[in-house]
Amino acid sequence: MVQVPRSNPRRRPRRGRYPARYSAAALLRRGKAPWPPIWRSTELRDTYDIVVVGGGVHGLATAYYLASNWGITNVAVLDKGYLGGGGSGRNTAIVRSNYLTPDGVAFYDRSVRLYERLAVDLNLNVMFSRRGHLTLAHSDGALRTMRWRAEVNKHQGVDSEVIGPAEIKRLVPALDVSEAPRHPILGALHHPPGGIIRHDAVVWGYARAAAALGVEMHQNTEVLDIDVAGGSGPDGKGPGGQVTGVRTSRGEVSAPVVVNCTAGWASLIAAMAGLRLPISTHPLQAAVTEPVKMFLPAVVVSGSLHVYVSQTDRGELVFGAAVDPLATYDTGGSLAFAEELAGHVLQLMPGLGRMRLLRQWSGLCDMTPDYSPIIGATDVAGFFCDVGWGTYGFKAAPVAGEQLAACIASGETPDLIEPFALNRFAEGRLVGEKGAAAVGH
Ligand code: PYC
Repeated sequence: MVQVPRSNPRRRPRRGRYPARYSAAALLRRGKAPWPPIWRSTELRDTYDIVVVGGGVHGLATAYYLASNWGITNVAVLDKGYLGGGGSGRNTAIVRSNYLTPDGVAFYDRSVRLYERLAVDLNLNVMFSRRGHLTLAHSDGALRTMRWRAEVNKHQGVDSEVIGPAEIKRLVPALDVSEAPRHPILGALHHPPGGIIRHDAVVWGYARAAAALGVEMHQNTEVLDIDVAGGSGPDGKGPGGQVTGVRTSRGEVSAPVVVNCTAGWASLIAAMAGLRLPISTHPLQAAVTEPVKMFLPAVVVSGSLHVYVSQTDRGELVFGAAVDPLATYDTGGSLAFAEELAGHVLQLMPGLGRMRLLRQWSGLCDMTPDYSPIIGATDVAGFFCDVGWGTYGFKAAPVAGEQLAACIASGETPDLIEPFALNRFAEGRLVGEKGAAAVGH
């Protein structure tokens, strides 16, 4: 077990009690005074108990649960850019737990439950909208997979069932459930607990709550290398070694625990500790339309047509698709993506022909061979991973942060993350979730 000093657990405020309250009364009380910053900027110190690499929602959630659940507050979250500037600010903010494997369902179910009460825990309106999630089936094969998922979900106590075209039409009148389209809708997996959430608010909420508990956030602080002593690799890093700290663009920091919570750069950060991860990195593009009156009351996904769509509270439609086929770090978008996406959406909802796309963007996805994450301790003592989140990382942040914090603090691997250990690839214990990925990749 890594010895992590517990730094002053008595300093922790009661859950849900954070200094700046965002209420109408607070607004009136403050008058013209500026809002206080939601986290403090401090000097980077040269030693911490724990360094978290990556200031996205996973890194921030891990830091928050280390502080709130375990009283470990001598923690620095480092990000080479700004908090939430990577995948956390680029995803389509879908929350669901209708996975295929029992391990996946139990894990994501815990995340949905944490999301449901997150606004109260963080005292910030994260705008969770539980509106139901429909995964459409356009073939007998897809329908079989939906039935399989529904059964696994029910066994785990998760609300999912297969419904037919008439019920789909009742839930989402804009969908064309006739036999006219090239890929008619034969049925769907309906998952009422699914929904969307405001991703920026989740990032800010975790950052503010962690900072109130004493965690430091350091933006524009790039990790350039990781120091490991006594490893079995040619450079003294790798399995058998012990992490001793990180070298950053702002100086060296010593720490017995370093947590890799990056997305897009997970394999590069792991390589700094001497570990190889079975990850390839692909861009994922998304797009948003002009805002219109609410007409899409559920999240709609079509695996075969490679599209998912939801309508935000502002009225925009947010679309995503499969990851780009070639592994690259290039996040430039493409016209081909927008054209293909539009064609597929129009097969589902022909009435949207005159709607305008406003903008599109990309993020980076670290894909593992089994479409499940890599989370927990590694063979380098003190080096933990919370990576390999493919296109499903945002929805997992609360449970990943909670469970990884427990793993680091207690030295025990919690049951919920045990199936997702890195050594499953060497031991042939894959957790195949491709059938539950939002779209075919
Ligand atoms: O897995 O639900 C999902 C998802 C949504 C967008 C990308 N992946």
